[in-house]
Amino acid sequence: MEFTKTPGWLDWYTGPSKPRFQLPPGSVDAHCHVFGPSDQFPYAPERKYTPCDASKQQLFALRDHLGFEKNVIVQATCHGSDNRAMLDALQHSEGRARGVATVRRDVSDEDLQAMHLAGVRGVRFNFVKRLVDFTPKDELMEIAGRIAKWGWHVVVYFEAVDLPELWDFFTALPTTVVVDHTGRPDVRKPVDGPEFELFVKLMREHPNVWSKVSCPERLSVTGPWALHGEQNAYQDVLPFARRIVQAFPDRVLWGTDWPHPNLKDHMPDDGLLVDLIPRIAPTAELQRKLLVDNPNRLYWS
Ligand code: 0GY
Repeated sequence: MEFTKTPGWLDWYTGPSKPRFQLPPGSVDAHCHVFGPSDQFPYAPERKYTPCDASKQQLFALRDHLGFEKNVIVQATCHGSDNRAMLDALQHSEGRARGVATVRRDVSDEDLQAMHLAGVRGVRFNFVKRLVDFTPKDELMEIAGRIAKWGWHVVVYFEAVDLPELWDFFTALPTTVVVDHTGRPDVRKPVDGPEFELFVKLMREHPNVWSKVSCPERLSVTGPWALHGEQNAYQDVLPFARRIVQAFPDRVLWGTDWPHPNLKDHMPDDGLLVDLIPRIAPTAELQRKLLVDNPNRLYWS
């Protein structure tokens, strides 16, 4: 089947630089996706965007180029609850990838078992309205109860402004809860202002809540190096990520978000994203926890 990518869709950057920051051995890119290829794994009819293909081979080449050892491949909304592309990538990773799936209430126990054997360790609940249609919370809670039995966790994706409404649901989840992209703060607001304080409070009061400190390129208003010089790249986002890494060093993860869906004005160089890591995790110990200890504990133990 032929798919035409969404108008204005930016292709991922094919010539990422070699990072100057040397990743510690055993580092995990804990948030990335595969898209298609669509002739093998068609995009879901209910999708809100059509990306360009981004295959497992291309993901694994990026992993090796940047110096990661492993990946966590997160099901993207353009594939709906058809997890075949993600599972195929896991099965070809030689044990070097784990997955986070999207499932519906009708998923069978046999399917969950097969996904577990392939390397799935979590499900993703997406609350970003431009990406998904609403799923009732009782359905999500039922799924959370079932996947808890497999020792899986729940990944949640939402906008900071929606956290008050989602608070009761998140805090009732029976599993580890991993928040995507630092809870998507509005970085024009202060890092110690009420909106981000609510997210910090969620992590402080609920030791089962983790955060990915990923996606400066998605959250930034001031933008990338091309506009401001490398030293100032995404400078508005870094204080938010740094605060979470320093306050909760044992519950943070980092990922590239390759191939960077839905970016409107620029496509980041993944090598330069890696070079920002020491600015959010300034010590070798913080870097080891963020990149090695935490993701390996959550996905490979
Ligand atoms: C991300 C962010 C986005 C997209 C998805 O599943 C998805 O389609 O997660 C986004 O558009 O903000 O984590 O890749």
